[in-house]
Amino acid sequence: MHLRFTTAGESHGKAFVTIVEGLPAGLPVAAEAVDRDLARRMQGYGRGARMKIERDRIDWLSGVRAGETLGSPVAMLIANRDWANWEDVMAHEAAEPGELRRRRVSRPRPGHADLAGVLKYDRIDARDILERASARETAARVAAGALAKRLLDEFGVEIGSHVVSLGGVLAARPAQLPAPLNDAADRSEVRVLDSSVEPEIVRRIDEAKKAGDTLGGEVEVVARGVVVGLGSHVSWDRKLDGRLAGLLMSIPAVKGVEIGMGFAAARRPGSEVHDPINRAEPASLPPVAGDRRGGFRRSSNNAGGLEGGITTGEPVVVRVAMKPISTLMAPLPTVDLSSGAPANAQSERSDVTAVPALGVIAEAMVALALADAMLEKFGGDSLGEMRRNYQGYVGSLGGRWTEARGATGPC
Ligand code: EPS
Repeated sequence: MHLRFTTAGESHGKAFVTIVEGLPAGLPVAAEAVDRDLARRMQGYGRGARMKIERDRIDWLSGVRAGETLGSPVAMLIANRDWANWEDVMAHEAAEPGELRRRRVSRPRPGHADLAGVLKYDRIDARDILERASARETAARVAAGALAKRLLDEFGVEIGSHVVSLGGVLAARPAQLPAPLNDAADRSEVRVLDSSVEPEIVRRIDEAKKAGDTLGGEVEVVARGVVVGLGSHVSWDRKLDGRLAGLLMSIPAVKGVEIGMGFAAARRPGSEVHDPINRAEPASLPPVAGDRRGGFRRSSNNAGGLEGGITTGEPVVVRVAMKPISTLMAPLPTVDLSSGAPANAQSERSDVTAVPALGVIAEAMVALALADAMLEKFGGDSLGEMRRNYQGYVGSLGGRWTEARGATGPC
């Protein structure tokens, strides 16, 4: 990995910390841009009371000076305002056991990490597991992703997302996606581009809330302006589709990832799946110098911008499916870990749905995968060096093609 990130923190602990390592020196960054994505992650109809308590924003801890990265690890802190209400339960030092016993979670929720976690880590209180398994950790990922987006923006890459289904209601995808995508999606409180389905989605969320239930859904992430040639076909762990899918599958509650046409491609013949290759300009002319697609175009993009684990220069398109949140106010059957007796699962304050937030989190994961692949290909200790490497490669794409044609005659 050329761009590494890690997070630390518990949902009701003092704070989250994100460390991003591998960014080149000289990248202009501002907390405001990171905070904007953190605020977007907190939005969406169907979120719970916690989002009214928090005001997620970052404090720089290291790696940035005078508005630019230094090339050293960038550390950011996101405080949990709710910590003030949990200091006794989440205290770091050993304390009076009474309070801890009173708030112990002994009825694991089906679908959450509670049961598998206590068995694996040999804990008696499922809180020791659920605090870290909580999707609140995704705030720290979004902060890391915002820095990756900042780097990609220097190379003309724009990443956006929209909700394609929520609670079983499908939103139509316009033939031409709006640009910038997020300006349009963020206008909807459920982040759909098809406003006709919005009232029905809101109705289903209200209904699920009344019933003590939760809802899942799917989002699509689109990255435009990605250069041809990121990732590689040569080895499994260098394939960019695999790297993207791994990052996206690691988002809490995500159960499926599709690239381009995805699963639907498996049910169609090749002639209806693969994207025909065209020249961008009249075939008699050499490709435009500096074209990040090397002078080629596709009449469709069913591959989702990836062939053989390598970017094609067409938009990278991924879809992510999220199961319904596992904390139900009308809880499912479980076993009480202290008595062994049948019980109803723990119900804690939570969201009815977090699908609108999933789009923002998935954008961050895609940004981290693409920024990592950019650094792998163009390296550079400084942004200037990376830019020179990028321009050298893009500039040579068309020229190489012309030389090859010159050597062998017109094809
Ligand atoms: C979340 C914070 C959590 C939940 C949700 C996501 O806050 P709390 O547990 O205090 O209500 O709203 O967490 C989960 C979905 C989960 O499974 O733990 C957040 O900041 O995104």
